[in-house]
Amino acid sequence: MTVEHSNIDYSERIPNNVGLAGNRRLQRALESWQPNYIKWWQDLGPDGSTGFDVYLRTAISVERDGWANFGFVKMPDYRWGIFLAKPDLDRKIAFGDHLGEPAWQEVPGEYRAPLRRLIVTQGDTEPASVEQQRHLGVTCPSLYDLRNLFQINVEEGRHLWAMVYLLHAYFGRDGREEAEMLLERHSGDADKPRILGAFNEPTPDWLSYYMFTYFTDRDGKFQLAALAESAFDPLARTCQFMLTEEAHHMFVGETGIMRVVQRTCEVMEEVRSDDSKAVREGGAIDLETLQKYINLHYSVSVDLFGQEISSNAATYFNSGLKGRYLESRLDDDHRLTDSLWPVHLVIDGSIVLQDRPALNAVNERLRDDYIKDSQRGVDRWNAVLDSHGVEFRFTLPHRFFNRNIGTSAGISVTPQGAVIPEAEWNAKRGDWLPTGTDQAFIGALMNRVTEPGKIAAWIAPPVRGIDGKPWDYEYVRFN
Ligand code: BYC
Repeated sequence: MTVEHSNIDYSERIPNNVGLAGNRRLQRALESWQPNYIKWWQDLGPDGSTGFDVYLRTAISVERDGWANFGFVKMPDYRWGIFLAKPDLDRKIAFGDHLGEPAWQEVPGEYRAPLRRLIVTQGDTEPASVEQQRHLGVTCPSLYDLRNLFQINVEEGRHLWAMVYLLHAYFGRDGREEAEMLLERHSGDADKPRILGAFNEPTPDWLSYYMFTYFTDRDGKFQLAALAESAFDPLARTCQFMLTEEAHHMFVGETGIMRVVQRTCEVMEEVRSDDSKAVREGGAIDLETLQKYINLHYSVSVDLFGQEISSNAATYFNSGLKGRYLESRLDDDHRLTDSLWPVHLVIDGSIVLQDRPALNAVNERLRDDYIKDSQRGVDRWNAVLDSHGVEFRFTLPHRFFNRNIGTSAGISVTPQGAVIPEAEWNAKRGDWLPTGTDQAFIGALMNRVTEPGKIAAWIAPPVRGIDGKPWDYEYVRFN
């Protein structure tokens, strides 16, 4: 298949910059998937939002300024399509056994199954997140937030399109079957759940949503960056463009939490107390509860990097399917022949840091990059506390706290990193993770605010609005 690059053609039923009109078979296959997608969006996309006019951005090209197009759109009419970053015709494979060979434009037969699996796992998360967030519109704290939710939802929908395109274009009949399955598994479904743990957890309220977009979308950033290094060029180019969208999702999370912290500090000043009960009575979310939500969402997201020592990851790396974060900027042999990487492990009930072959530790290395990156937002939230003279500081829990995947799965580790007896951990669980009471408290704060210029009492307004508009602009019109 030849892949051309041009600006996005919106006169087509499926907007694209991959020359779809020149490949009738593929075009027909995708056009027959499209109604199923729309049906899925109507059934499991944002609840009751069909008639709303939403101020959304739509990509008009994959250039840096390609995002400049904002306008009111009814979401089911959003022009979901297929956009790949510009090809680099001389691109060479940057790591693994095929280092230095030309990047692949087709899937090598021997790597078909693992590559398909990676694409399916990535694709599965996208509709999952839309499903997880589908009821949030009903309790939005402001029109600005509602618009951001919908923007993220349509972009996750487009990310699904991106993976479905790859499956249809390069994997024949099994690709088409996998594309169908992406609409058949559902988040939290007892019989057909989504593939990865975090994508079956509920996102019942806006605090969870900001935490999800900060911590779980950040897994997306690192996984997409690793896949953007892939020797399979169409996957690499798709992920490069997806990464530009991912940045906005993490921005929504980071600034969302920052605004919650800001409001909490204001209420602490109003009620002249830092006592949790007084803060809650003042209508804000107390810092201890925020820390519990950080603990939960961080630990669930840290699980998404897989096993610390992973032969799957080593195979993906050797084969050139999935690289490391910013692979080409790393200063080593890009084959990891003899190199070591320090890995946290649980051995005989104790946490140790041991050098292991770097090849088997590729998942853990990506997790290390993620942890470093996650800390940055925490520092910014702490700066808000500092600016209000509040002594409390948010922290990321230990990487082994509350884990279900990897060497510490089933081991009772405190947020500070001490291994303790299970009974003690269970007794303290409510100090570290949201309790039913905490969740009910947060749930009770969630009341819908949709008047321009108004905002829920538990969160501060944003510093600025979207696309140069004021924050109190009417970003969603209900008609
Ligand atoms: N839950 O050797 P391991 C995003 C399984 S987020 C359940 O470590 P591997 C987004 C694993 O599948 C980015 N199962 O495996 C964010 C394996 O199963 P098998 C999503 C898990 O393959 C917000 C076994 O345990 N993209 O885009 O190296 C909103 C052994 O593990 C989990 C990707 O993940 C888990 N958490 O690592 C919207 C990229 N972890 O072989 C979107 C594609 C591991 O025993 N995926 N397992 O049956 C991958 O690269 C890899 O599949 C993983 C797992 C890194 C996830």
